[in-house]
Amino acid sequence: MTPSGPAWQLLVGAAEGHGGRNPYLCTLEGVWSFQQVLEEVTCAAAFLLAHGGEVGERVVLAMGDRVEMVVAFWAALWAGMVAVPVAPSFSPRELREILVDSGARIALGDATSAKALASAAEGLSVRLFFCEDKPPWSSTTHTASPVKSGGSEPALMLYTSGTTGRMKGVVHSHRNVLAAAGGLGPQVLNLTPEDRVFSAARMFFAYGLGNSVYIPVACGCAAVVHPGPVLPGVVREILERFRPTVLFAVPSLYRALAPQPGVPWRSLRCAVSAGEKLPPELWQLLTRRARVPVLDGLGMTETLHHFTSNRPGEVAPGSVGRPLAGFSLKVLDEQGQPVAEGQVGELWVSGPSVMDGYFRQPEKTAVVLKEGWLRTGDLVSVRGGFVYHCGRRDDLVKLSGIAVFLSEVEEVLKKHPGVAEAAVVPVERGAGVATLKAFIVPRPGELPQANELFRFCRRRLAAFKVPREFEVVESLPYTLTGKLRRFFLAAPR
Ligand code: 3SK
Repeated sequence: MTPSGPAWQLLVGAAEGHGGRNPYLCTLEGVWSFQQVLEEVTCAAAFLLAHGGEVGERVVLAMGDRVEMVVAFWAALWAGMVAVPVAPSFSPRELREILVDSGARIALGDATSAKALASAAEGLSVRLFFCEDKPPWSSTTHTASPVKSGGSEPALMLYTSGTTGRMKGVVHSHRNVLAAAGGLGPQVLNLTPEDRVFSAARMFFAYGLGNSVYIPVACGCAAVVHPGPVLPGVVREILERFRPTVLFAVPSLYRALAPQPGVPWRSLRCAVSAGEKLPPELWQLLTRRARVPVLDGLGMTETLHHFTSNRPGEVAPGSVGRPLAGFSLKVLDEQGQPVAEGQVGELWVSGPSVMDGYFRQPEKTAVVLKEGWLRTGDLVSVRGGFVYHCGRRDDLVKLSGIAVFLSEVEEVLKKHPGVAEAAVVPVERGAGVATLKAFIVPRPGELPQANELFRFCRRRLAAFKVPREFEVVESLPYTLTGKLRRFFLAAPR
């Protein structure tokens, strides 16, 4: 049965169910129990309402992963408002776009976002509050009663620019938060109050928000909360110090961490990967090094959290696993017909945490949401019930009439010992003939030459897939959640 009601009931349940004593948030400064967080949430909600916050209105949360971010998220829901978590490192232009589009009249920031937020809000009627040494609600002495919801009201809006351009606000209801809270955490990871999770993916990203904020509440387990960018060295320190049992990260972090000697993996019982393709070689290396199940899965901002995953003891390497309970999948060809088992087609998903739509963009919503089915833009094949991700629809190009996945060519280039990162785009080279061009970020101290890279690819790929041009660059354009923005490279330069 689909859960309904307000999402804040999860927090009330955790505070009651664990006698208020169980740890929820573990930080370098100390531990917060569910009960302590709940008490803080009632004050923070009173603060929002006292400063003009209204039911249904958006409140922008531009903070790093810190206790105040978690409190502000729940406080928005408690007050019947819509939480809009955004990256604290967004530029003034990006923040302004979000402030204007969301129509938020209140935004909360921290030291990281303070300058950009102030400049973004110039001339707009947005009240800004900052969490510095103390949160802005620290002197609020009264508390707010929670605003009731049947479940269908919006709880959360996350901005995605995807890999292709302008930002869209993805709206999720209270019911969606409840459904996502009942997904990966309890169904796949069997999280219990004995667990302590750490998410390298940050809270402004749908993946990180679930991992660190509402899934721990639904499962009664603790989450390690650490602000700032999570580089491999920081993850090592957190593993050493907090001894988490489950680690959530994206493949690029695992790629940097897995080859390192002496990583303190021993407290883990699971490592979860999502956000990008986890190549089978990396899965193997990580499994060998960490000696725990490495679980790849698929989610997107539009589904709030995972809708497929591998499970401990049931992993098909190279796949993103099987659908979670309540989700149905269909794989369609270009004519909208189901493809045969093992054939590649576009993935459509329906299920309990699929978004309500893009905020105030009915046309864009109609393109991807049809009769309860979400068009994911992912190309997959399904074999024996396991889903294999083959790339994004916009990764697939036709060269001399033959379909080529750009990500396949990039994976080959990344195996070259001199290559740290690679991106491949099609380029027109006269008479409408398209060939591939590769952008390469070399490993420190390396400078791989074009003829060597060409030969390396030629030994591993059919001739028509081999890039004809190579350009060495310092860095590649990624979204803040680690997805490659090829269209930036494909644009005329
Ligand atoms: O965007 C993603 O890749 C993702 C993966 C897992 C869970 C949630 C999200 C948004």
